[in-house]
Amino acid sequence: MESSSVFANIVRAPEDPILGVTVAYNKDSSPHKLNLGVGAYRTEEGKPLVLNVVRRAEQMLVNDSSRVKEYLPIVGLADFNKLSAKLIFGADSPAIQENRVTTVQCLSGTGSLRVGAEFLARHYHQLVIYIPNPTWGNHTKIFGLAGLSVKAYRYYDPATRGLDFQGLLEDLGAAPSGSIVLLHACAHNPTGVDPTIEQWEQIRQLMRSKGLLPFFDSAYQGFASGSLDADAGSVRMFVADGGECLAAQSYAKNMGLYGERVGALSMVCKTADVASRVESQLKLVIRPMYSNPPIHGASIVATILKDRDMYNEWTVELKAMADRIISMRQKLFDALSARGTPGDWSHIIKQIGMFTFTGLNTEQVAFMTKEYHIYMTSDGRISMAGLSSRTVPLLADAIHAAVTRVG
Ligand code: KET
Repeated sequence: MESSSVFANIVRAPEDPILGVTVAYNKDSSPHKLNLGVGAYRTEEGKPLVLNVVRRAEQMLVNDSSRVKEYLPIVGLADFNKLSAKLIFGADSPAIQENRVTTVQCLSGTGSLRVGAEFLARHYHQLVIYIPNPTWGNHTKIFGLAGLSVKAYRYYDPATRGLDFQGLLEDLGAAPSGSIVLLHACAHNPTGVDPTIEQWEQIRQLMRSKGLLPFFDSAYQGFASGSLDADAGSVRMFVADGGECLAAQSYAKNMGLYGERVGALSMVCKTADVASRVESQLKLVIRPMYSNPPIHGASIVATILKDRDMYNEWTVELKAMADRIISMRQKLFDALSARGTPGDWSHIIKQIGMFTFTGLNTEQVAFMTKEYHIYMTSDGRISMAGLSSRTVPLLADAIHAAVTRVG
């Protein structure tokens, strides 16, 4: 009898707004179904992609019989951490040379954000974090559950489908001094709208003048422009001024290691001594949470980053993914133009990264899912990485019908 269960009062929780889209997609038996929900790269054939260079690295790891499965240290694989810091801050970063950076391997981007958040909640004097409106849905939960008070700053202007730069400056300008500010390093999710270099510089000046603490979420390095260095420009600008910041890195998208859960949290500090004390406390956050991170994915990343040829091969494969996404933007834009779909769709080609924030409303999204078996998040975000030349016309038909038939 159900009532005899000690859990009988458990209320069913809703599915996750992003990962729940895949759950619904998997239940759909239509042969035409298309999943543009989760940000996961697909090939022109609509298949998940394991990079060649990743396969190569895995083969090398498997063939190396000296490799063992011992626990990693609490902070993870040392090589991986060093190379990850170099990747985001730049090989010639003075902060790295001065040992002012501590990097710990975490469970992909999400785990890195969470460890950083738990550290801040325990040790930082200002427990308020400002996140952009809108932002990746999990941010609110990650920072809230860690015990930080989550506030929003204006970011996106639906009227222009661009950055609300004035609103952003006003809100950060009004934030209590010392507040933490979550910044998307590049390819803002879900909007695809990034500040220009000049705007970043203004944001930096404002934040430094008010002592606001930057926490970068870097989940798409290399995916925005195809260049790893260009996409780290915002982060490097903040590190170059000698100030402090946090950065959460994910290798889910840019190395296609989604399910391997590989990421890193770096904290750039004023001195080497502070950095080493910070690291000692990060270990106290991690040890009771998951003890130490998994070895396989980090070994793949370290193998690739440490070898010049493999690194180069990776950048070529990464650029190919970024280019395919960009070409899908053009194809979708052209397809809507050809159909004479009402409205201005130029934001599809202007936006950056994995997603287009279409401007379609919840009812239009529901209509497209019901009538066309196209799955996307209810905020109208579509993963461009899930599109192919074959599926662009289907999506364009669906958008056209949604816009002309659903208000
Ligand atoms: N930050 C951002 C901005 C982000 O979009 C994601 C993932 C992550 C962090 C975390 O990724 P991880 O796999 O923990 O390294 N976003 C996609 C997947 C998801 O929601 O989990 C998405 O938005 O579809």
